[in-house]
Amino acid sequence: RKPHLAVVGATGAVGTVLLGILSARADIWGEIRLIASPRSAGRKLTVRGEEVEVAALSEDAFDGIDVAMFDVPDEVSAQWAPVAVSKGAVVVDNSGAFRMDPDVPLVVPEVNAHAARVRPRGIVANPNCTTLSMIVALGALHAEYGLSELIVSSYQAVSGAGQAGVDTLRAQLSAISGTELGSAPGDVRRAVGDTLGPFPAPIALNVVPWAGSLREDGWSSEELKVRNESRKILGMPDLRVTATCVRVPVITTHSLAVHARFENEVTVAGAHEILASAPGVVVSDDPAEGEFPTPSDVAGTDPTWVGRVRRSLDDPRALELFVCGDNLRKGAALNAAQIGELVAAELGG
Ligand code: 2RA
Repeated sequence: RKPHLAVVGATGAVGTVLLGILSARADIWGEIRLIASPRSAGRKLTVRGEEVEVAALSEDAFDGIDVAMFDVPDEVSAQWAPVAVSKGAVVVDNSGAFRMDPDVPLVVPEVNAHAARVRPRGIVANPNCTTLSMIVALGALHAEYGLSELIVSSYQAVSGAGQAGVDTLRAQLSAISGTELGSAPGDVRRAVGDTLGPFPAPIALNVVPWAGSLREDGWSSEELKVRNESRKILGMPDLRVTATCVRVPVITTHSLAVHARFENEVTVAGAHEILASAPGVVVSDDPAEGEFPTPSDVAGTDPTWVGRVRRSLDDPRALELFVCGDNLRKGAALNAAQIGELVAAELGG
């Protein structure tokens, strides 16, 4: 029989995108059961063209489920993923609760699909959207050239901070639209007042060098995730990685400016060839024609887009790249769906 799937957090921002993706991809699933907090239970959502009523999260909700995809806050996953496993499901978890657990593989199918087969806790973790938005391209270059260092600056969309992030940007944009604000100190801040939402500074007409929560020595949690997750996915625990994570007034699609250093000398033509033939990567790199990836073109698409490929002027072993990925699709829901498909194939689905 076809394996049965549960989507936990079906009504959230990523859950909604996931239902669209499950409806568009090859239909490998038997039942698709939708699960959410008791507050959202009873709502009807459409998946595969059919209305499905959302069930409340409970132990019984996992009866008969083979694979459960979780898109819920860390503490909800921490509590409920093991419950789903105890009921016989393999969990694909998109929270931060298990990503760095040595007994939980952190999987990007184009890079380390093999890792999904070894899951001592019955859980496979989905990386954070910032790592996911670049790692498919970097994995392909690493396979050829051997990565030795990454220096990354992110330009992160507000939807990474959830619906509250999107609502905040939209509210601030309407508060300032039609004004001439933006060139006097503090004028945008005064106009948006106390509607900062999840951000520590105005996000409209601004860039904010902060994402996540404060960790030791001034690093943000988001910056440490880029480092730790890249190391784990690539199987390189000592890889040198530095990130500066920045929020920008974009609704969907994270962008990253990447300085990648390799063991071997690189060429732009070689990098183009590797990237163009890598599954899940699209090269858009003709600056003379104004061709490079931008979030407004990339949003809603599946691949990782790469442009502005240059060899570093002072280092023949290093490349500079500009990478864009839809943070809700490959950055979250699509990668989870792909992991689910790997597990389903293994289960005989
Ligand atoms: C963000 N990476 O963009 C986070 C969401 N998981 O804020």
